[in-house]
Order: sequence, then C-alpha cells, then structure tokens
Amino acid sequence: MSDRYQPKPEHKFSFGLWTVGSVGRDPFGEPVRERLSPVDLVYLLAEVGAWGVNFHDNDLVPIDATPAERDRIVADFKKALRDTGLVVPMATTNLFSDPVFKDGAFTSNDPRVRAYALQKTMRAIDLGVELGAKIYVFWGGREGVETDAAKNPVEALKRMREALNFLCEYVIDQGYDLKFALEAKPNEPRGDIYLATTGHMLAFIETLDHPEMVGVNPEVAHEHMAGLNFLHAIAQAWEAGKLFHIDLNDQAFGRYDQDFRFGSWNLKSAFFLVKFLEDVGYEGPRHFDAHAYRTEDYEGVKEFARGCMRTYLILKEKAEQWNSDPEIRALLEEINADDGSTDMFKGRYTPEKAAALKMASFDRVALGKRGLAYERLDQLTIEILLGVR
Ligand code: GCO
Ligand code: MN
Ligand code: MN
Repeated sequence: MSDRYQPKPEHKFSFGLWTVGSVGRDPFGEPVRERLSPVDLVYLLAEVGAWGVNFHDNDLVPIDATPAERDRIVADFKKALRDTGLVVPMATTNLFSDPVFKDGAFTSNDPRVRAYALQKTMRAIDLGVELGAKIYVFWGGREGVETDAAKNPVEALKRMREALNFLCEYVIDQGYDLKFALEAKPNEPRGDIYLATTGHMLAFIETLDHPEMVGVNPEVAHEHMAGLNFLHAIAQAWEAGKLFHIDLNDQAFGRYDQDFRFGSWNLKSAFFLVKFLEDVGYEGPRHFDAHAYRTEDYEGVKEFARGCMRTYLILKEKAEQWNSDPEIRALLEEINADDGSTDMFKGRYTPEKAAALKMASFDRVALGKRGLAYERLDQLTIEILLGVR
C-alpha cells in the first residue's frame, strides 16, 4: 500500500462511536457483531488512523447511568483519548432511540417531552464541551410525522425555533466556544421529517435569534435519499458561510438509508464532492457517518473505516490531477472565455445599463449553435477516475 493514502491528523478524518460501533442491527435482523466499549472503539479508530471521534451522549454514557457511573465512563474515555491522541471535534444528542421520543423531541406535542429534550440536550452539550467538542450537531430523526393529522407543521417549526433559540442562549450563558450544525434528512425513521433538506435548514437558520452560531451538517446519503445533488447542497451552504460540518458516506438514490462506505456507490459524485471541499479550502472535520456492511466482523469494520479515508485521499489526488490536466485547463478556458463585449452590462443595476442592454443586439442563432465540449470534459473526468489518464 502506498504511503500517499495514509490518513494523517491534518486530514481531519473523524468517525462517530455509532459508526464503527454499529453492531449491524437492522429492521429485519438482530446484531451480528458484539458491542465494543467506547474505549475499545477509540483504540480501533486510532489503529486505522483516524484523527477524531464523535458521539451522541448515550453512545458514551447510557441513558440510565448514575452520576458516579457517568464520571467513571468519562474518565476512562478521556484516558483513551490521551493515550491515542484522538480528539473530539463534534458531539450530539440522542433524541431518537428512547421511547420517550417516539413522537419527536423538540417538536413533540407533549410539552413535558419537549422540556425533557431540552434538559437532555443541555446536559449533553456540557458533556461534549467537557471532552473538547467545538461543533454540536442536531439531527432531528424523530422530528416528523407518519400522518399530518398528528401535528401542525407550522407549530412544529415554531417549537424547533424556540428550542434552538433556548439552546443558543444556554451556550452563550455558559461561555462555551461551540457552534451548532443542523443536519437535514427527508425521512427514516419518521415517514416524513421536518426541514427535509439542507436548503430547508439554511432558510430556517436565518429565522433564529443567533443565526451566526448556527450552520449545517449536510450528509451525502440524506440528499441522495431526496433525489438531490449533494454537491449543490454543500456549495450553497459554503457560499452562505454555513458549512460547519459534513457527514460523508454513500447511498444509492431511491433506496433505504444505506450509510455505505464513502465513495463506494457513486464515485463521480464523491469525486466532485472531494474536489469541491479541497478546492474551496474547507477546514472542518471530514466526518464519516457510515456503517460497515452487516456481513462484516471487526476486521471488516476496520477495512470499512480505512476504505472511507483512503478513497477520500485517492479522490483528493485525482482532483489535483484534474485541476492541472492541460487539456482540461484548455477546455475550461474555452468554456469560460469572455471577449469583454458585455462588460458594460455587468454588475449592479443602473437605469443607463438597463436602457443600453435593451437596445443591444445579440446573434442569438450563433450563440445557440456553439458546441460546449462538455462531453469531452466529462470523458476526461471519467478517464482520470478510471486511472487511464
Ligand atoms: C442518521 C443520521 C445520524 C446523525 C447522527 C448525528 O441517518 O441516522 O445521519 O447518524 O448524523 O445522529 O447527529
Ligand atoms: Mn444518515
Ligand atoms: Mn448523519
């Protein structure tokens, strides 16, 4: 194996405890792997070369742990972090597993459940910050419905806003250095989940009391489940200054929530995604929110984790190759050529520009006849990906 694709801390590759710790349970079958402790998982991640480990509160501390148990678990986990050098870049709350959240957490119709969800989240924020997290993810897996008879969707949005505003104030009040990243998903486990896409989240964030503290955590699989172009989602988030975190995995369109190894399904989408993150200089964690196939033992889980990072680094190299390929560069130059003939119409509106533009003449037929060479450009991309160029 070439050293070029060895993960290093500067690549900021992270995994959730729930990803490599997945025991392979699905709606049709029982676990296929024994459960490893959080400490074992930290060592496993260190062995494969990861930089960071993320967790839901209850991945680390069971929901019914006593304060003494909590303190012991946290102490053991901190020791494993010290021994391995792994960091905790992100933390989050499990607001979906326990039956209390069967109808949502922040959007539940029951005000006692909403209050409990806030309490649980404040405690989980304290835990995340104690372990060094700088990003706090909100994934509202149960914030939705099977039937719209059950909840008023406008009321649901108001409840979500109230909860996030409350929690932003909590973070400010504690003096924590912590940002929030909202993660959209269209469905699963609920029939429909509110704020279904990254685009929905971006619009919602602007309605919060502290929009500067809140960004997004887009996930490849979630946008693909909705049939959307993931690159376009993260590009919009990036342009808005809101790409605080990212969940990398893979997913066939139109299927159940697959959480495949990064790059294992749609190589071309994965390529343009890596190219984008590297080209713009995204500096956040590259978090893999994926699972090994249910067929695997823990050797297979390690292969899965290594594969996520290795594929990322290979695609990063391919992106460099794409950017410096002379034929691609020449094509891009031609595609983006500007003869300066429309310079006087560019920029902000003025009445003079509008009047001049209305009088200008364009050779519409010639413009429509121009071939754009995107076929060649795409074939060159494919040949780079296939390794023949
Ligand atoms: C999913 C989600 C989760 C979240 C996680 C962190 O589809 O189950 O992607 O894995 O990312 O809860 O918030
Ligand atoms: Mn997911
Ligand atoms: Mn996710």
